[in-house]
Amino acid sequence: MALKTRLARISMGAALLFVAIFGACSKSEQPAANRTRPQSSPGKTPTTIGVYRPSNGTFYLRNSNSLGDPDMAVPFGPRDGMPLAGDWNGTGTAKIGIYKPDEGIFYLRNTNSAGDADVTVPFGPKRSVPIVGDWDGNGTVTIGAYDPEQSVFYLRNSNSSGKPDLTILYGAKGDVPLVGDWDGNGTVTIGLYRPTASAFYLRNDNSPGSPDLTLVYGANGDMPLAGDWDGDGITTIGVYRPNEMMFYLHNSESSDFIVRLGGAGDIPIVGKWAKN
Ligand SMILES: [Ca+2]
Ligand SMILES: [Ca+2]
Ligand SMILES: [Ca+2]
Repeated sequence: MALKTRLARISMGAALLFVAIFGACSKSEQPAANRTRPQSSPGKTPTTIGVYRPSNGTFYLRNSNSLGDPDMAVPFGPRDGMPLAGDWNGTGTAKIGIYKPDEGIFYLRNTNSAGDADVTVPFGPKRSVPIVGDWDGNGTVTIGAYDPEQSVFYLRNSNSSGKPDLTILYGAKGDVPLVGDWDGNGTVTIGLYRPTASAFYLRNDNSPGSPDLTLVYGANGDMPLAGDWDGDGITTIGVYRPNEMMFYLHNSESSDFIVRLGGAGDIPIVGKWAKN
């Protein structure tokens, strides 16, 4: 009898899990539906999903925040690196890159195609967390590094070796850096994700100070993301949940995109891969 009850409980648990997954999948079709409506601002390119697979050194990129196969599969860069995405050469779309923490070197590619790095540049302390953004608002995305030991951001306005243009003390031990144009003014600024609190602390200036925005989103084990998911010109937050291979992209309380992409061990990488 006890066994029967237990089986019933298990099957009910499975049913609930199915409902939850189905709910998430049907919600993932939302972005496709949204794109047919004039919800995205004209001319603005949304940030869309992708993953990097360390086991084969390949980027799998999707041109919309909807369920489906990747639009591009691009092998690139040295192994044991961290994936990057940015508009390194100012063409209006994001390209891939790799940061090697043990070398402190950025490998950037100017097209999303297989081949050697177009730019190889050392920057920041070794074993930094790489961050990239348009710090000066001139249309090109450039390198940066966050030293998690010292809680310091180092930002540079060109993809060349040299000293940082900006050095900013922000955050606490254990924080994960992320950057975005949180206020939509054209310049990308710093932010942090604190895993212990599932909290995002975002700043509208590349300077030390209190966060301008504090948000709690996601769950334990999530990886933080930032992007303009709806193409309105404002960067918002999101998370990737590795055990579900699911992106949770937050626009507002009522319009999040939930999309599945990737496989076990993949690292999320988001970018404006395609022009609107
Ligand atoms: Ca720039
Ligand atoms: Ca801004
Ligand atoms: Ca947005």
